[in-house]
Amino acid sequence: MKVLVIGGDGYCGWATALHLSKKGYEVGILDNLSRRHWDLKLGADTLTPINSIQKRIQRWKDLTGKVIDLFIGDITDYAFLSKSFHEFEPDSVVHFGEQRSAPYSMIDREHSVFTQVNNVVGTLNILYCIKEYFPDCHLIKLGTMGEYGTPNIDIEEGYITIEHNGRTDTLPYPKQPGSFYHLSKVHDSHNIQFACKIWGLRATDLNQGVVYGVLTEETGMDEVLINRLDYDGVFGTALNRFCIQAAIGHPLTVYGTGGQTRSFLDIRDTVRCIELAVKNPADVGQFRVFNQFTELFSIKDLALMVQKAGNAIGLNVEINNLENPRVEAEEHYFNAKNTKLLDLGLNPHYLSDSLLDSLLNFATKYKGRIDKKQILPTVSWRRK
Ligand code: NAD
Ligand code: USQ
Repeated sequence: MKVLVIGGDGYCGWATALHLSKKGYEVGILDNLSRRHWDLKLGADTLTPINSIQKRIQRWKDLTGKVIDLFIGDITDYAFLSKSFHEFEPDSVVHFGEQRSAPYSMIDREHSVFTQVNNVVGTLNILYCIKEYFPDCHLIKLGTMGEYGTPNIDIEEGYITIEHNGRTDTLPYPKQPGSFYHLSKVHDSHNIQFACKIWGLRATDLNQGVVYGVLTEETGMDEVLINRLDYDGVFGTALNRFCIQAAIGHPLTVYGTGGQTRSFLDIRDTVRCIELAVKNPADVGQFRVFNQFTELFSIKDLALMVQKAGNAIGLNVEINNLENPRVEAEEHYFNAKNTKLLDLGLNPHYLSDSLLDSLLNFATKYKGRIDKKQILPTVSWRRK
């Protein structure tokens, strides 16, 4: 089976491409390498020294004998996208190829517009390509748990059955996202659902939680295969950032009270969830939604866990409650369902002392590469 991994040079995409290749799928990576360019423009860099995509793919081939095809270009360029589809002829497309940072999308008008055009147009182009040329191809699209926001009722997987004025219907779960980035994912979901309905496409929307960790079985095989690990205030995410901050003695940057609860998963589970979705495709015309996370944590509890694990290995870890640069509820109800991937056989890696230990040690190993000026948040959601 041929799987095209769009965004395969990124954090989730690189790990997934190698995992699927190892599992015997014929893998192609499509990426315009724009993430490397955005980092350069921000003056930020991954904690880890990542190699060029060509070098990474070559080393994978040297180590395993497995070939990964490479298509460098932009999915908002329809001519490039359809040419790549024709060359590769995918059975499944895993779509990670978007601008994925909430703070980046909130920098200013230009970055909001860029995020929504890049994400919404890219996804629309993929939908048209599948409809025109490969209508049986299964689209596996990375959405986000942040599409739902923080409603005061349980979050279902994609749909909710509502009784209203004596009538009942099952409808898309209400969306209350918290940034122009998260909104772009909502727009994508609507477009994909519509395409499934009118053209009979098959799609799985994976509403993924915040991913943590860096090593997977495959990326850990060789230093040349090392994955990116972001720690800066724009692209770095909560738990990864906290471990890296702890490693250099920077107080952990909890925004506000830290009562914000989010869903999380280990990157080793990201790659297995994608494999499960590829292996078990949606039906013709089906727009399937899975909530892709394994555990819920408040930010304050994560900080406390990192502090405890850091202290245990001799680091002095302080927690700092910063004024929250985002507009978001800091104390709220949050209870989301996540049974569909478990039903397909996901056996989660829960957050453990040993994972925190390994992430802290990993951060310590590369701490010489950290630019402390990149740590504090610089993007505000508020009107100036
Ligand atoms: P990333 O920034 O590391 O990787 C995204 C990749 O997509 C980059 O290599 C980038 O160059 C590529 N890309 C972006 N726009 C493109 C375009 N127009 N054409 C071709 N390539 C393009 O991001 P990530 O952390 O790996 O996230 C991957 C996906 O998973 C995103 O869609 C994100 O929204 C989703 N997701 C990520 C997380 C997380 O915690 N990292 C959590 C939930 C969902
Ligand atoms: N936060 C802190 N301190 C930090 C960083 C974040 O308190 O140093 C807080 C934020 O205010 C927020 C929460 O932690 O309440 C999560 O923030 P984050 O930056 O870790 O994650 P988020 O912006 O939500 O985005 C990340 C990915 C995005 C993905 C999303 C999944 O960048 O691509 O869609 O996680 S979810 O959060 O489920 O929507």
